[in-house]
Parts: sequence; structure tokens; C-alpha cells
Amino acid sequence: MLAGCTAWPLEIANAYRQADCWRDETFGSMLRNRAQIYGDRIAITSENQHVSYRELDAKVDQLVTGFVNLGIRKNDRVIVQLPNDIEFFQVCFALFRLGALPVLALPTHRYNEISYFSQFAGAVAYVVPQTYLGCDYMPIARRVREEVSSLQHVIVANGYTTEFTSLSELYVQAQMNQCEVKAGDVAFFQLSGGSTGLSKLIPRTHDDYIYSLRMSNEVCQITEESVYLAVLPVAHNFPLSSPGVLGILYAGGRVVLSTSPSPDVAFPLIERERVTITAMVPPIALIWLEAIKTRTFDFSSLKVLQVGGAKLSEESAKRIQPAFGCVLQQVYGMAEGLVNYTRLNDSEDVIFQTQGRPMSPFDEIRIVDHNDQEVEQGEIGELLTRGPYTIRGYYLAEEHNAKSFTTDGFYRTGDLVRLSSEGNIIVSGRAKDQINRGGEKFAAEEVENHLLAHADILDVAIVSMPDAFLGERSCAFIIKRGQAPTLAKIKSFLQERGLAIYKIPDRVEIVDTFPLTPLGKVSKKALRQRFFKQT
Ligand code: J2J
Repeated sequence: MLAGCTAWPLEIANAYRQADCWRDETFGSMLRNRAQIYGDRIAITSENQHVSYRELDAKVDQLVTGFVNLGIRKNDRVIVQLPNDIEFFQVCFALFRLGALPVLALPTHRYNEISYFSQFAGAVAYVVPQTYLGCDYMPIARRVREEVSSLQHVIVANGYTTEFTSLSELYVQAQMNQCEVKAGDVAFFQLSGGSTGLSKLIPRTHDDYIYSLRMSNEVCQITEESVYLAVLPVAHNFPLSSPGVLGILYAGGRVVLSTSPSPDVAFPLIERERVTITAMVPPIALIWLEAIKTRTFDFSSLKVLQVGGAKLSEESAKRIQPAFGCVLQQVYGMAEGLVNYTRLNDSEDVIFQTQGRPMSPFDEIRIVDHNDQEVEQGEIGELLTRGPYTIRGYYLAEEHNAKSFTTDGFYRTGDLVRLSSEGNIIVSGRAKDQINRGGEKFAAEEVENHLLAHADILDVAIVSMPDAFLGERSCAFIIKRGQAPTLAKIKSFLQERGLAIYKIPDRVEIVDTFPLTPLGKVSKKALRQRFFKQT
């Protein structure tokens, strides 16, 4: 495995192979094979563009040659920051086929995140749109290109550039490129939500990720007749793999990409494209539930509406089926691996009240107390997990890995959960110092560190506060040094530092002191209790 990654122990890897979890398949060979089977069937639709399996495969070959001509090689890291567009998949599959490693940044990331990922990963290239949703990415690209010595190429995906390389120029006549990619190799990096400092890089192998697609397809009953509408940003693990775009391509189905989750865009797509399954975070489900009250669309093709990424309230869960006439599936997953689903034929109680159960019989879960002892059935504890598609360590993070994984390889999810009597997981809270703002996650510490650089701030604690729409928003408790900084000042300060907008606090409270835990650490729990009704 790539240096800096933690491999599964040999005997366990062999067991996963023998159990037919890992089938020695790579993304490159998977696409080739699907192109042979499904040929001219449409693989992906995006606005007025359609690409068939055969065309996708051919474009990917052209791009492999274009990347090789640029000097991109096996194991090179490439930051990919592309919106929901066919090009996202052409770029990723070309890198997969070449054995180069995409680092999947989100379109909402800004200078601060891109600069860090590029530096940390030692990236050689950055693939980015010129502009998207009002953001001009070129100043970010310019600065990162200047500051990160490993970064040799900025590849611009839409628009015209003389300054950088245009992606369109890299579709050249395909040559036979000898790229030896093994199924056990890392295929790409996902990003963690982060609990301390910046996001960690999550190495996912061809073997483990493809297994997760196969299991997801089985649980979600995906076939070549399935039509998946991607409304969430496809770089995110949920719309990418649960079963997401890649699951659908694995099954020979059809993907429809939406650049926005807005009902104005998504509802007509469901009707026109006869969408059978789509996935969203709870705030989008709430928007859809409101929008459907006043509009009539033919949703008769829609069989499954998945909600995950953050906790869905029981009250909202109950409204899905009557409003859309399809089954609700709750999905509790993580980019590190483990994905839990409610099953399509589960009872209403299970679908409304739980976040489902692991998708693979080889997923191992433990729910433990502070001393890593398993709690009694039904009690709340931290969820630990390991299995055939859950990583054994973050990339280049030895110290952090010692805290995030047990010595016997279980990943500490940082989620507080309990098991229902039938063995379904109910997410009940969080042990990690993270904010989950409607599915967008970040470590409180990352933002705290930025704010500590502000001249008027002596100390700061970022805390989640309950919110009816997003589930949570963030509040910065500040002990001031000079003048009390206002929310507007904090916002522009963080924006100037190039922080993604979703990480900017929604509220600022000036306090004199912080409540402390018996060990003398800031008690965020006490802060939350003092200021907000719920904890
Ligand atoms: C409560 N909390 C949830 C849920 C995730 C499928 C679906 C989601 C993700 C994802 C994913 C939750 N209820 N239904 O990768 O493949 C919180 C937990 C978890 C963290 C992981 C997938 N679903 N969460 O959201 O890596 O705290 O993955 O540990 O972005 O989101 O976040 P992420």
C-alpha cells in the first residue's frame, strides 16, 4: 500500500478475499467492462449532455493519455474540485485508470482548504472550474500554485485560460498507456469531517470501495433500470457511493446530475428523467417537503428517497412517504467506511426511528463506554467499527491514528449511538468536537485556531447550537482582548483568510470566562447548557 497508509493485516485481507468481498477489480477495469456490456446505453446525463458507457470509457482513455503527456504518474496526488458535471467522472476515472490519486475537495472549499490539501498531499496538479456558483477559483489557483512547490499544473475544467492548462486540451488521441493498477492500491482520498484541526485524508482502495458499492446496490436494490439523481455534491461519500453515482455505474444504470438540490431544478428532472432514487441531507428534505405542497409533479417513477449525513427527526421522517409516494431510507455513513441503511422493507417504526444497520455481514461494530468496555444492550456509547471497507488509518497521521483507532483496528467514529432491540442503530449524540451544519462537517478547533489569530480575541470556543432547519449551527463564544468583535467582523476576517463559508460562525457571544471541566478544559457541554435550551 502507498507509504503513509495503514494496510489491513494480511490474514484479514486474505479472509476478505476468500469471502468474496474483495474481487480484485479496479475502477479502470470496471468501466471497461461496463462499456463492453452496456455500450450505447446512457451512463450519465447532465443538463443537455449525455454520455454513454462506451463514450465515457473512450473519453477516459483520451484523458489518461493527456494526463500522462503532462507528466502525471501513478501515485501522484491530484486535487479534484469539480461540481456535479460529467467531467468530474471523466477526470476521476482517468486518474483511477492511471493509478494517480484524486483528493476529492468540495466546491465549497476555498483557499485555506485547497492550500492545505495540496501541501499536505504533495499534490502535483489541481483540477478546478474557472468559476462556479459565483466563485472565481482562479485567484485561489494562482495563490496555491505559487505557494505549493509540488504543484506543477492547474487544470481548468470550464472556461478559457491561457494562464493554465485547459482540461479540454487534454482529451487527445488515446495511446496504449501501460499503467499497472492493482485492486489493493489506494484509488483516491476522501476527506474527513475533522474533529481536531483540519480534515484528514482518507485513503480508499479499489477493493474496499467497489465492495461498498456492491453491498449498497444489494441493499438499495439497484439494477440496470435504476436512475439516480445526484443533488448533493458528488465528491461527498454519500452521493458518490451509497450507492450514489458509482454504485449506479457499477450496476449499469443511469445517473442524472443536478447542479442544485433546489426543487426548481430537481423536481422537473425527476419527472423528465424518470428518476428512481435520490439522496439528500435533512435540510434539503425539509425544503422538498415544503415545495411539494404547492407543486404538482409526476413522481411516480421515484421508489426510494434516501436521507443521511445528519440526524433526520422522526417527525420529518414520517412526512416523506405521504408527500413523495416513495420509501424513505435512512443512511448513516461516514467517509472512513461503515455505512448503515434502513432496509426498503423495514417496518415504519424502524424507518422512522432508526438510522439502520450495517450493510455488510462483515462489518463489526462495538458500542463502548469511556473505558472501551461494551455497554449493555440499549445503552448509549461510542460506536467503534472495522470491516472490509472501513479504513485502518488516515493518510500520514500516525499520532492522530493512535487516538482514532483501537490497537485491534477499530475506527472510533466519535458518534454516540444505541442499539434498538432489533439491532438497528440510533444516533444519539457526538463525542467528537465537530459541528455538523446540515451535513457539512468541520472541527471546532480548526475555526478556533483561525479566530485566535484575531487581535481582539483572547480565547474562543466554537460550540454547536440546535437549529430547526440545519439541525445545528455554530456559535463562537469569545473572551475579548480589546474591543468586542462583531459577527460581521468575524465573518469578513475568516473570509479574508480563505475559509469555506459553512465554517463561519452563525452567532457570536462575548463572555468573561468559560466554564471548565474538572480537568480544567473548557466545558462546551456547560456552555451549550447555559445558552441553549437543548443540549
Ligand atoms: C446522524 N448522523 C449522521 C445520520 C452521517 C452515507 C451517508 C452519510 C455519509 C456521511 C456518508 C448520519 N444521522 N443518518 O459518508 O456514505 C454523521 C455522523 C458520522 C458523520 C460522517 C455515506 N449520517 N452522520 O455523512 O464522512 O456523525 O459521511 O460520523 O460526511 O456524519 O460524515 P461524512
